[in-house]
Amino acid sequence: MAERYNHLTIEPKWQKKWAEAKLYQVTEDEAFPPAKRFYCLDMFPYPSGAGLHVGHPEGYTASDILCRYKRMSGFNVLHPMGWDAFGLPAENYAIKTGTHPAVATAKNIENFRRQIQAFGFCYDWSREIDTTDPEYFKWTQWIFLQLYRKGLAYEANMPINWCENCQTGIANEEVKDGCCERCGGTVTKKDLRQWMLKITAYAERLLNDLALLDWPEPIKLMQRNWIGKSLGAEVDFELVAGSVASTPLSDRKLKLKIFTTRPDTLYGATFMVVAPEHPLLEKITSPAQATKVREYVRLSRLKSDLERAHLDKDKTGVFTGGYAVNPVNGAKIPIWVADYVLSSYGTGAIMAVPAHDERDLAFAQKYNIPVITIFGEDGKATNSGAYNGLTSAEFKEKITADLEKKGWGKKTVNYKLRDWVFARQRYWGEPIPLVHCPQCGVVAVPENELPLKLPAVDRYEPTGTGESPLANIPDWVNTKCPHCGGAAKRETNTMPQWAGSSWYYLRYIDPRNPTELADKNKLAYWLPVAHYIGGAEHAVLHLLYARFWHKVLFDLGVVATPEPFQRLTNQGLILAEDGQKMSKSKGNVINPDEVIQEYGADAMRLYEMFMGPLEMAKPWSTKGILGVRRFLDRVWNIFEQKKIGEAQADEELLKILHQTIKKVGEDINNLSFNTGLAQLMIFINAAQSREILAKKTAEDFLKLLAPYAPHLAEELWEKLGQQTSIHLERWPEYDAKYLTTAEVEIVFSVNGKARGTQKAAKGLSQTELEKLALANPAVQKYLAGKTIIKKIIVLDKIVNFVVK
Ligand code: ANZ
Ligand code: ZN
Repeated sequence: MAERYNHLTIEPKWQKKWAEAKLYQVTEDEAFPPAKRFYCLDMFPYPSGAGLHVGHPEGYTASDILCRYKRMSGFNVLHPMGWDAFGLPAENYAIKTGTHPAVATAKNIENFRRQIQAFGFCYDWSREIDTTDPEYFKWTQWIFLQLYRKGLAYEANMPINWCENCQTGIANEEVKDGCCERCGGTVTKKDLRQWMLKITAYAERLLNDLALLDWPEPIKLMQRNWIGKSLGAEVDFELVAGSVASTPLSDRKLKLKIFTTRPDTLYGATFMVVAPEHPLLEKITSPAQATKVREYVRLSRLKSDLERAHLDKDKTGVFTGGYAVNPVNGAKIPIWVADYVLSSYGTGAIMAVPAHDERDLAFAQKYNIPVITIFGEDGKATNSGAYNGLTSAEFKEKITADLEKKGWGKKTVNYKLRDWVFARQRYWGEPIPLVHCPQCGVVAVPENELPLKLPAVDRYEPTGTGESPLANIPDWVNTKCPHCGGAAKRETNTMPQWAGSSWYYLRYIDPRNPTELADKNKLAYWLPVAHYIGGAEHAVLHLLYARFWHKVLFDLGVVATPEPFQRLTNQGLILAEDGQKMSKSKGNVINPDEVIQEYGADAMRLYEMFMGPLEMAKPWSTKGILGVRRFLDRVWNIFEQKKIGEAQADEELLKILHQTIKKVGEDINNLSFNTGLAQLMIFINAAQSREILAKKTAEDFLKLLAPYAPHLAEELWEKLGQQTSIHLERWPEYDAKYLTTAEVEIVFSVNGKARGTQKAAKGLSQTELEKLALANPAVQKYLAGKTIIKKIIVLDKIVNFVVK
């Protein structure tokens, strides 16, 4: 009896051989024309202490199969892996245990590398990168300095999102439902000195260039909404004399500027609202209302933007005692302060039109404010003076032009996108390479002094005052000004984890370059990334930040493509057997190490592809993995037990083989890995009934199996007497002559009498045959006015209708 496929010895054996032979190392070989270069990128993992999740190898297996297939199809393939290793967990662990974050990180990386390598993925490990390696973050710091020089990094004192739990400021993109995206902690506002990146300067390009990308529509939509472009108008409302508290209006004509997307509803404005942070609020507020307004402002400072803006939330507000004049009709309108108006959007003030805005209506109803309707059911304006009868679009255009003519307002574009809060008050991140000099102000650390490394410290606790732990290390903080040589202090904020991941795909291209981020020719050779595979959770974080940095580098002439990632695929979540999300606390986490130990890496790879379409969420099933393992055993046994040699031409099997060549290749190209695998199973079922397999047929099948199950295919390939790796082979070509399906003649009859015939492909289903019959004119003639009471269908032969 032949031995079983012993994954415990065979898989490590080949992994070692492939590594020794440097099988997957790649160079910029000019023999491959641009169309035959394929840069396939996986979202690199954060090497957490918990180890690899079964969700990681889902995307990695998909990209691995694709890369192997592409290589066999004559492409030069770049497929790298690395570590996104800065971040809070290692730092929190350091706080608890006193272990340096670098030590814990190195240990976690080692474990992740071991786990990933156990899958036999075809990564070029010579290109491995680690964002915490000073030789890597030297270039992260270098990019920051370029942003700084271009005026795209600026210092600002501003209220930012502060996570109480992480004790650090975070970006807007990291606030999810009012909580910290990372830890779920409460997010409040805190005034802090910040480093900001001017991503808003790229809003229009980030929006427009989405059209260039082959990305899932939902991700594009999320980015579009996040950038949030609104066309509208700014309109100035004069404040009413006497209602302004401290300034006699005759001295200064104060105006309240609002932003609206509906200038066509100007006649319907029955109140105005300013945000609690609005700079004119104090001036607008009357003495009688001052106490109430002040208390309201204090309370709203405690809420997050999301709480404030949420549609379903009860709208609150306070009348300021002030009034403004509607420029179009002179109406005197009360001004309220309410926190559903955000200070950070538009002008921080609105005209409220309860008839046409839901939030304004809720507010008006609560506080008994009148409602004036502008558009009724016919869609034509009323109550709007000379504009009556216009449609909304006509009205908008006309009134905007009129406002501009009179100097009362102007056409405006607004974006929801805010600048990127780039500073973190934590230790384990890239130091921001700037120095504060009392004489010269902010001075960049000279590029030849990069990397600016992190100092050794004893304690990693955040200070909680909004300063990073680095502020407590005088040796590091106190430095000389690079400009005047005088005493100066280093910037103590560090960069967010998103920094290192915003450009890592560039470093893979030239990972050990000591003098440049990457060689220009190499960048030109590989960019853009042809296919990026990873989770969907980064839609507006990493994927937006990376596009922004890439565009800055494009403007600097570092990269030659406007976009980094041409095609994007999001893998679906792998759920636990019970359909829930896997989590430690629920005790339903599957450990990839154990699966590989028990069933083998090839079985695990196959299983994750067989679970269902790549992009769908799907539950784990132990039964399912047993099924694919049995398939691998069947393949093994066929090769062990059958005679493989010079067989007589087996036309039927050849036909299935060539169909398999075509289908598996096409399915891999379309990322339809589950259906490709199903086709391999069809072939094996057919092969099992044969005594003898032709050697060529057996070899071709192994080549088709190789991307999916690289270890087993390589082992069987060797057993067939081959000297070189199957992974260097070419994808077999299918012969079209085996793909044509045979034709048969179908007889159509009515009440047992033949009424017509037709040629059709062999193997059509009952429904297909019935359709053919019903479409036949001769049959139709005999069916006219009758009712079909019975159908008798013999596959490949007869369709008979019994009619009355
Ligand atoms: C009058 C109006 C009438 C409005 C109407 C809407 C409908 P988007 O599309 O999101 O840009 N708005 C302006 N600034 C605001 C702020 N800082 N906080 C909260 N709301 C603000 O929305 C623009 C609309 O949101 C603006 O147009 C304004 O209300 C409100 F039938 O003006 B509108
Ligand atoms: Zn100086």
